[in-house]
Amino acid sequence: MRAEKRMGRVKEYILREIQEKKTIHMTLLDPDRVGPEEAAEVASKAYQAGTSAIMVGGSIGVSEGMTDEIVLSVKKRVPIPVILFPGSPTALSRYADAVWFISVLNSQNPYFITGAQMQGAPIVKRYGLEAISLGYIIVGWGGAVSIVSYTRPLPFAKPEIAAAYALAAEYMGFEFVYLEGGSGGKPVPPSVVRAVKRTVSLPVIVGGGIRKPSTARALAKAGADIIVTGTITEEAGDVYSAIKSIIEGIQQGVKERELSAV
Ligand code: 1GP
Repeated sequence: MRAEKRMGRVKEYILREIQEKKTIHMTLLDPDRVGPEEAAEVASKAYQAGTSAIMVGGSIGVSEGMTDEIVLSVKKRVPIPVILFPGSPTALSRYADAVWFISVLNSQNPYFITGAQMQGAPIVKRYGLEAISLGYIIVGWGGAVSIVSYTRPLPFAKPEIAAAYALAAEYMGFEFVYLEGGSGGKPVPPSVVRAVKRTVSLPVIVGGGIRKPSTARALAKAGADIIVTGTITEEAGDVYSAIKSIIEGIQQGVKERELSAV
């Protein structure tokens, strides 16, 4: 089991999903905001609506015990991978399938670029978690994560800086790159996604403030490989319909992207 995890099973699954669907959706659950039962309920509805994986993490107030409870509860209900999205090395769960091994590239504090990673790496190894390296770039509003990680978010109006960071991530050997607008804020604009996609060949993840199908559609059209939503599941009365309409937006964006490529 442990050896299997280290072989990159989750990464292979993600890449296969992207190859098949072009742009995929992941659902983020924040243990500070949902309890284990609600998390399982949300994950199950998101899975039925077509989400490809469940991410678990948050910037503030998340312990390992809380993460364990969410992961175990979600894993009982859905067959898709549960990937940690840790805000700190103390939010790693041995029960997850993989961990986004994040470096906040535009942080001003080395702790968030290599320090927390140094503290967390031995835990990841001990737990036998599959580590998937992720160059994390905070843009626009930035939200709680930019405050916690001492990051000066990149302005939306300077997409070439985000693209340069993403290229640096590719040259440094990261496997994925993440454009983060900040949870609950203003989404990353398609212009930034387009600039990054034109520059790198890494799969690009986009998250933060995506609530409308039209936003998801524009981001998929701009080339996002993975679209992450979190807050929408906390706000929506009907989680299934909310995620379903985001995924329909994504599918529409993919169609438009393919048509414009012809
Ligand atoms: C994950 O921050 C996102 O990158 C989640 O953002 O909560 O706004 O969907 P939302």
